[in-house]
Amino acid sequence: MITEQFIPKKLDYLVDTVSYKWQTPSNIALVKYWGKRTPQIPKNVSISFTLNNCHTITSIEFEKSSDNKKVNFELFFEGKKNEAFKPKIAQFFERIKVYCPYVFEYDMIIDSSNSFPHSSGIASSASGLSAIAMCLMSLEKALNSNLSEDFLKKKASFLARLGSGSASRSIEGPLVVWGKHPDVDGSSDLFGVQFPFKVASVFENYQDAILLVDKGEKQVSSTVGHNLMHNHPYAAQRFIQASENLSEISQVLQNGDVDTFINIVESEALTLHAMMLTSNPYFILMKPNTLQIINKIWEFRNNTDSKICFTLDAGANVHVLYPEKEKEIVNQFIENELSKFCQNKQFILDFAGNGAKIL
Ligand code: 2P0
Repeated sequence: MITEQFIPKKLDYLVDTVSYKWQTPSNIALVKYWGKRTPQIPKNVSISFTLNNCHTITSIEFEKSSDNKKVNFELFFEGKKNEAFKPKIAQFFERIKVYCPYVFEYDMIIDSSNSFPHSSGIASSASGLSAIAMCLMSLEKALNSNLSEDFLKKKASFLARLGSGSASRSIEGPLVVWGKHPDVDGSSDLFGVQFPFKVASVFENYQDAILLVDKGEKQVSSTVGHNLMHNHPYAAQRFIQASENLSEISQVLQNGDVDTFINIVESEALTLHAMMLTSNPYFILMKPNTLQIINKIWEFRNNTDSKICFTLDAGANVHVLYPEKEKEIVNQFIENELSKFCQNKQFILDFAGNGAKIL
């Protein structure tokens, strides 16, 4: 499937050497993407909070190449030459070459680092691939000055999606919808769009504390997990549920009904993991401490008037979500009651942010 609108018609290769640096964030889904078909088309709509503090900073130095038959790049990660991540990025360039023919015209030196600890179990593919996509769009703008900011963001999200589905939601913020849905005008399976409605004040600067329960390598990658949704006995119903949850959470984000927000978000997290438990082969990414934390959060919510809730990514870490006005009391609860369930008592305090920034 080729998407014509993103194939450049005219490029002027007037630039010889140029370098761009972008900072792009990770994101945490409220309604989860789980299941896809080729080429990186989601089986259901998803919506996420863009994070503020968990980000990748990537610079790409482009130099006009003498050999334009293949894509040449070198990769540095956290200051050191990195071979381990190269295949994923090489595959990304392979997928986007029709849309970015200039990757053949320039040699690239990619230098990338994350704000969050290496192998913390925080997905770095979303921030990592969106940062590369933004650097490519800066180059494309230099080769064709007629491109609008709107188009550049859309194409960056489109490219990032081809690298990693959730990366399509890491260009803008604080809320991004990816996947076509009748309630969100302009939404698309091809790229993420900013949530187009005014959000109730309780959801502004929404807090996300990421509790690092298990920092080890996952036993089952997300790509394998997505594929297990083919022939999954509950898949069809799950995709319908995600679409209904998107409609409902869209209303909730506008009317400020935090109790319903909590219900949808926690149900989505547990449903995601239920899909893993009921795949064949089946697998479990939660750890005993994940469940300890969830029970403590429920207990705290029952005993106080807090609107704290949790969500999970494809791993054992717990994202604790809460309104900004509860920051002091919840941060104290995390420090006193939850950090003991984290590896080395580690957690990261973050909140919903605005997306990619040029540096
Ligand atoms: C999400 N996850 O919506 C869901 C929920 C994890 C749990 O998207 O194969 O790294 O690169 O498209 O985007 C993780 O999967 O997978 C993910 P690929 P991706 O955030």
